[in-house]
Amino acid sequence: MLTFDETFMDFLLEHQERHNRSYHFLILMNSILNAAKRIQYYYLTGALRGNLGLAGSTNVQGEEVLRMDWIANEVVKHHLARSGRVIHVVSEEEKDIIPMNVEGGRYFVYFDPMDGSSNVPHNLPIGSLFGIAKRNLEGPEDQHLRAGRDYIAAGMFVIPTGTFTIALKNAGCWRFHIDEVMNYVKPTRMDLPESRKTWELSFNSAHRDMFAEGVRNWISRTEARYAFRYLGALAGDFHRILTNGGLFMYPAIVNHPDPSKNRPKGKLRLMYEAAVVAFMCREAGGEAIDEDGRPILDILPEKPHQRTALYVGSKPLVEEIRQALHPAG
Ligand code: FDP
Repeated sequence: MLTFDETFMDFLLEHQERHNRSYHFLILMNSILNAAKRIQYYYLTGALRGNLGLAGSTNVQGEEVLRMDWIANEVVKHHLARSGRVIHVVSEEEKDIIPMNVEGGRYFVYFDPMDGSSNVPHNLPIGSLFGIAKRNLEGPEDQHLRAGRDYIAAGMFVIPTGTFTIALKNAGCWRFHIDEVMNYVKPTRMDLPESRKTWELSFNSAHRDMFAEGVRNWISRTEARYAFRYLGALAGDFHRILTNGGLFMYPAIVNHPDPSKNRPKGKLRLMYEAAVVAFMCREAGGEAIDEDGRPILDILPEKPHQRTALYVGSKPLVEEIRQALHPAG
């Protein structure tokens, strides 16, 4: 007997209809799905077509650009512009905010087209992450760098594994899997498990001696209780946390033997990495904070490529970390 799974577009059409929403978001999401599928294709065939190496330039962060970075960025820009619904895009790959349909667009999109670059030469999983905020339709638009709490949706693709996870504001976090004809299908609601049995810790353990003292002590006290997993690509590592529960962290580097290499703001970017996973995590029943114990979703960015330390996952572990960082708080 043939079986037919519900596609993401079926799911979203019904959601929009149920809540009496416009079709504009559907058009935007269609463009994001088209972009993700095209990146998926380029990455699957990357080794065969010579697309897993360097592009020969450096990016805004001073890092060497991979050919896949360039491809993914071009693909995302093409599809978002094509939708006609996007006002501005912040892309990890470009220093300046990219204007699109500035007068007629409806959404601000914050995109990391290709995340997890250390996996690229091996053709191992990478991610594509995005957050979406909406134009202020009631009054003058004065703010296009939004805090995560103002996003209306945020999601991530794990490529080429073929999973797509998206959270819609106040409507939960959902996971889809790519099928034989490149449709993302079979919505599964993601809720962080309460039982600690499956919880995992995920962080770059090579850096542990450089974390704040409270975090170092917390790791020593806690790590034996949980499994440790680290893929080195945020989307993949956070994918596991969403399923199994636990904590992903990229803490501030405050104790580097060469103090000029300290990173008091951590490494990850607020708008298209930290706020995206924080938004999904909140919809799945979890939480996310920075090094000051502030909710990631409350941080109003001052610049598009702002960095932040990140602790994201099951609420009890985030609370333990908050206490470890700020015992009096
Ligand atoms: P990468 O620099 O390899 O693109 O976005 C940054 C990121 O990947 C995340 O995906 C990942 O979680 C983290 O950095 C890995 O950093 P480390 O190599 O320092 O562990």
